Amino acid sequence: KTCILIGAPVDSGKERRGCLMGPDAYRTAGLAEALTDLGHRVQDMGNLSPAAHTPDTGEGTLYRPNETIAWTHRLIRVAEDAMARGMPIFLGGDHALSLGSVAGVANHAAARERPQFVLWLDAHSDFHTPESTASGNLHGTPLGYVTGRAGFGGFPAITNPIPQENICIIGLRSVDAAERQALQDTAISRHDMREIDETGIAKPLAAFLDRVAAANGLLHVSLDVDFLDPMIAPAVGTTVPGGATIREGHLAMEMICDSGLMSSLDLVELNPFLDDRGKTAQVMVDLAASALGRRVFDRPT
Ligand code: DIR
Ligand code: MN
Ligand code: MN
Ligand code: MN
Repeated sequence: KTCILIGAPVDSGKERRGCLMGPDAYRTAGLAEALTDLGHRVQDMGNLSPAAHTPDTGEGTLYRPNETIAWTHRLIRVAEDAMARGMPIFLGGDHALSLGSVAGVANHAAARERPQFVLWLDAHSDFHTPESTASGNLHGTPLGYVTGRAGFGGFPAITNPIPQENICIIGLRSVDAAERQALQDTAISRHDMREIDETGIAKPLAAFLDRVAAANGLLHVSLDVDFLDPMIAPAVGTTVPGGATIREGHLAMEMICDSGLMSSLDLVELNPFLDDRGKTAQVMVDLAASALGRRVFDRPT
């Protein structure tokens, strides 16, 4: 595969600063080398900046909306272009980057007449709109945006909304009341940590991957650091105890790799300022390597 590394140092999606250092932490942890060792071609586009925009004033209920809108414009274009050339890997940056990455890959899929699917690995459902968010932090809104929910005035119009039934969220353990209410009436498949505890992660993931394959779909994977347990992945501003283990993370990535379906990937919410000797950056790089072919032994077929 041709892996296109896209540094997206988005730091406007929430108040706690530091995600802008994420792309360079992934580079320092050896992402390009790991992918090259697995036989992939790697192109690093360096770090992007947002489109030109009016500086945010600090007024209003949303945190830095103009900057996030400007990032969304830029990332939609870059995602569309990169999809035509290979597999984009978006190096965040906070989860607000996925407003652009997912909207962009969806445009590409629509142009190719392929259905776009999204796997959201996150403690949170990120299904807010700018009207429902209690925190004002737009990193809590990407799934609301890409599914075409109302309330995103000022943002680029969504031309190819992701159908709800094409979305699967795994890892949930922090869902705000307004999100729970809104999710209730959707066809989004959602799997909380209790379900992972009871059935294992393989069951719901395999069912989703089967649906993607049956539809000949393209699969975008959005991996939020807080999907993982804070013991193994402390470098994130919104830690929630009781997350996925190292093995659950790798099993998910290995299954994604075996499926051959992944066409784009976000690595988001890493805040290197909060890390412990780079260990979270390293875990994220190792998980990306598993998603792209690293394994101990081949499985018997
Ligand atoms: C919370 C946190 N639901 C919010 N969201 C996060 O601000 O809307 N998403 N951290 O990953
Ligand atoms: Mn998130
Ligand atoms: Mn999260
Ligand atoms: Mn949230």
